[in-house]
Amino acid sequence: MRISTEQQRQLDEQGYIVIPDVLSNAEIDVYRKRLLELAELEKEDKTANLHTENKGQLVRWLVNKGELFEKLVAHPKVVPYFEYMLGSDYTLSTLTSNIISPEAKDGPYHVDNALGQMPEPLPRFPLFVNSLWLLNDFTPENGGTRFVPTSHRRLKKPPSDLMNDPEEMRLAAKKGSVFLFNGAIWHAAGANQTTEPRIALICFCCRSFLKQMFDFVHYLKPEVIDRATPEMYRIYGFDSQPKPPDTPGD
Ligand SMILES: O=C(O)CCC(=O)C(=O)O
Repeated sequence: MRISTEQQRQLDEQGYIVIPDVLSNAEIDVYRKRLLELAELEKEDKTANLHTENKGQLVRWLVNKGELFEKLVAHPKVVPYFEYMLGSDYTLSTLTSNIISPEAKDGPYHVDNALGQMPEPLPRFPLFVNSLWLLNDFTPENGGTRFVPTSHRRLKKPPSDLMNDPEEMRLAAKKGSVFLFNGAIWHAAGANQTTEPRIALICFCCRSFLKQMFDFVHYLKPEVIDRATPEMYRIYGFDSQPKPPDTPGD
């Protein structure tokens, strides 16, 4: 399947799109429950990855934390958007989740991964594409992602002292939808002024010639590799490793 010309234009010009109805209510309930359990367990065993003054928590390496997460890796409703942006050989860089608890403040604007270390002007074409899979309705009040539409076209990184860009938007979108965006869009998690946690699964992808943030090739559990379809195997990065015959001669 290919995305429509209108969807292509939205991504090219605005740098983001909301894909509706990707996850069902039943799937959302299962993911929310498991992620909240994992988040608590990781706090208890002191491996929790906390941020934003401990009001935000990443649960990382999800593909190794339950078969239920594997169906996100090559989801047919989302793959065509990654393919359009990153080429049909794209790879997964991370599969995580971000829980933004009540009282969390605005996170700092950033561009994703290596873009933050690259000199300006940043490349004109997408290198990284991020996607947030909403496990509750996102609103400007509950931590809905703040982002600056079209900022990928500035070819710049956000200034570190910029608090609120005049063109900023805060995501308002239904649970079950996926907010997919060019990693060069200036973005951050928003403040959560409600009493409920805001939860997103995060599937972050990159071009096949870039280093993934998670070394799936070496650290995926054997049973996860066994269950991978050829498409998933490629997305994990197994098909984009340095290959023979370019081996060093001894
Ligand atoms: O959770 C969010 O709203 C933003 C996540 C984010 O900034 C990222 O994945 O780079």
